Amino acid sequence: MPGILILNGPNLNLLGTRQPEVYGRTTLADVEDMCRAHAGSIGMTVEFAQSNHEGALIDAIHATRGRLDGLILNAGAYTHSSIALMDAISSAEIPTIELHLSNVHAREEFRHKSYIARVAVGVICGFGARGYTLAMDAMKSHLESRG
Ligand code: CA2
Repeated sequence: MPGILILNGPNLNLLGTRQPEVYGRTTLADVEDMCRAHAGSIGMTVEFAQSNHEGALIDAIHATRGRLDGLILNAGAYTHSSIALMDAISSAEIPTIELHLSNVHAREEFRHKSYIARVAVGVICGFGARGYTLAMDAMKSHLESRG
């Protein structure tokens, strides 16, 4: 059974508690419950991690190498700034889907740039919390197509 990590970056621990008009009312714990249930129904195992610290996110990405089959990453604002996270994904050689709750392309110009997208299999954004289960389906299909 394929195993994946769902990794959330800075400020996403606040999900559901602030700016509901942008990020919705679903909490990160709700997201994890949804993803755990979904993993059971599509035959995957799922781990979760969240950090507000770039180095801790890098360590979590490194720790997937050779151990897990895929990474779903909402790197938050580090998406738009972190060459270090991009390099960590390359060095871990793990298929990665970049995820955002909001449609970053409909927002400020500085959110249109992504370092993660350069090393990702694909990007899902704009579907709110549902994006996490959509990303799991996309990862499953990607891993199956690779054989
Ligand atoms: O839309 C997304 O998922 C983002 O990754 C969220 C980041 C933002 O910097 C990216 O451009 C797009 C911000 C995360 C902030 O999370 C909060 C959640 C609830 C309340 C306050 C902040």
